[in-house]
Amino acid sequence: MNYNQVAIIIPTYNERTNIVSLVREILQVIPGTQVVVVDDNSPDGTAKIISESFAKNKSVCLVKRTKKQGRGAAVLAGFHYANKQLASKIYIEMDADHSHEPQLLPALISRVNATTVVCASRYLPGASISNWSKLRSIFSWLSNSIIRLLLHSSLTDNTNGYRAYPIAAVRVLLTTKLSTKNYLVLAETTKLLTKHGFKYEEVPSHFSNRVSGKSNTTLSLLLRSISDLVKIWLQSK
Ligand SMILES: Nc1nc2c(ncn2[C@@H]2O[C@H](COP(=O)(O)OP(=O)(O)OP(=O)(O)O)[C@@H](O)[C@H]2O)c(=O)[nH]1
Ligand SMILES: [Mg+2]
Repeated sequence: MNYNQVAIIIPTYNERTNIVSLVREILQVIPGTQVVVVDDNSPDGTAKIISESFAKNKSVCLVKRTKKQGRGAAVLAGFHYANKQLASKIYIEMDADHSHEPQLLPALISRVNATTVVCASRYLPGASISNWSKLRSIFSWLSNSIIRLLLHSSLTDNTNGYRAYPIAAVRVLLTTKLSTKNYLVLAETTKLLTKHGFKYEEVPSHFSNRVSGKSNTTLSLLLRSISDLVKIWLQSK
């Protein structure tokens, strides 16, 4: 498979200790792909280390934004860049902290087609999660159950930001004003793209908790997720 038309979008905020090794792994697993790192002016110098480490590598692009504006908004900025500057045909979003295994990329890419979005699931048979606290597992189970119930989602995993989209789906996302910017954006885009006739497929994945760097999930973000959920639910009625 030729990976030239695949763009891997990685949102980063303070991922200096993770991003370089992750990008190298990705380029080994799917050589020829374009990696787009979208950094929100991380105080730890993530952008600088990317520029220095991949200065001569045309497969790695950096989108710099001025301030922290949420993971979902950063991914959209990466989609916009890859669409405009790289004319990519398949768009993948994944985290920078080594929670999403690059080894799954070929499987995600081979399953995407013009009308299908492919999601890595942590809850299908064959999937696994390592090193999560009990509290984290309960919270994830609870958020997934509420999203399935309120938004009638049929996905086993609604909160994992490791997904592959065909260009037609990205065009819909780039021409729609979304009302959420953080974690719930995944639920909002699923609802939107399903309404536009796209199908969702899931593949089992292995997810490991971050070993390095600091989590971006704060209590205020979690509380905002509740109001985001209500917003999406009201929109869908
Ligand atoms: N550009 C950008 N990236 C973000 C922002 N918030 C989170 N991210 C990135 O989004 C991805 C997911 O964030 P994490 O901090 O790992 O969130 P999490 O997986 O819920 O929490 P962990 O337990 O720390 O793994 C990582 O690559 C972050 O660097 C943001 O506001 N802007
Ligand atoms: Mg993480």
